[in-house]
Amino acid sequence: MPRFAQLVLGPAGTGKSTYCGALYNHIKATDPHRPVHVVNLDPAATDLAYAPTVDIRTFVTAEGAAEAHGLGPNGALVWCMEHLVAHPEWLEDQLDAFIDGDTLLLDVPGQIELYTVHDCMATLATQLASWDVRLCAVFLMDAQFLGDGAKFLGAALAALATMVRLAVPHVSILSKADLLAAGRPGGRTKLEELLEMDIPSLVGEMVAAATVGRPAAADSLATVLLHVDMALQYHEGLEVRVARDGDEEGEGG
Ligand SMILES: Nc1nc2c(ncn2[C@@H]2O[C@H](COP(=O)(O)OP(=O)(O)OP(=O)(O)O)[C@@H](O)[C@H]2O)c(=O)[nH]1
Ligand SMILES: [Mg+2]
Repeated sequence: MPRFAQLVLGPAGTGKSTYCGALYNHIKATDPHRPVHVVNLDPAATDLAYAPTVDIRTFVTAEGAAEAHGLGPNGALVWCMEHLVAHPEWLEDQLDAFIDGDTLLLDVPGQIELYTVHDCMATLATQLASWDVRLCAVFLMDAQFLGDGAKFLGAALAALATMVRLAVPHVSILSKADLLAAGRPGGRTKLEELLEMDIPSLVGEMVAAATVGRPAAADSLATVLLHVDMALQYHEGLEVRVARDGDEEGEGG
């Protein structure tokens, strides 16, 4: 049985780190026997909403890369991610601490060119698969983009480009949906209109109105987890483990 991982992607500030922290807390509260860990893969992260079990900043930091190589913030980030996949033994060693059936939430930087233009994120997906980590991409889009057709289309196309490039199961999430409820232009009516169209088939399975970062969001988090677990075939994997353990016990006894 593999380890299971969510690769949490999306443009800067869409709530990836908040999602990782909120989903970690949600799983701990609702399914305490399910092992879950957050892995920070953002070398420029400052204030994280969780305590990472594995942290890329112990291996490489964007600040260090900028100083050492005379790079700007964006170049330093790209350098760090390319360094990560060029030296896969570091991450492989870190992930060796996790056992079959563990759930990993991988929090990555928001520079979408890392997924859509550069090779590093696709290479990372391939490396994870070769280490028997079953991966689902979770792409966050800010629900406030719904108020502007051009912004929403841009985000949807970025999600599509990422889905095609990574070639792993993909779930798109509208984050910060609580802000739509505040009576802003492009609020819930717009959301309902858009979800009635065929957009979900364009951007992958879209989880509607997931308000991921707020305490009242337990229902949304449960919905998101259900969709991602289905994409990962998480429960089928666990059933196989129970059957195999039973078989082995039977053989040994
Ligand atoms: N209202 C609201 N705010 C949120 C939600 N999720 C995140 N935020 C806020 O959005 C801001 C950015 O959240 P982060 O989790 O840091 O976003 P990120 O995608 O990790 O950002 P980068 O790592 O910089 O790309 C923070 O101020 C969060 O508190 C949400 O569901 N609702
Ligand atoms: Mg972040």
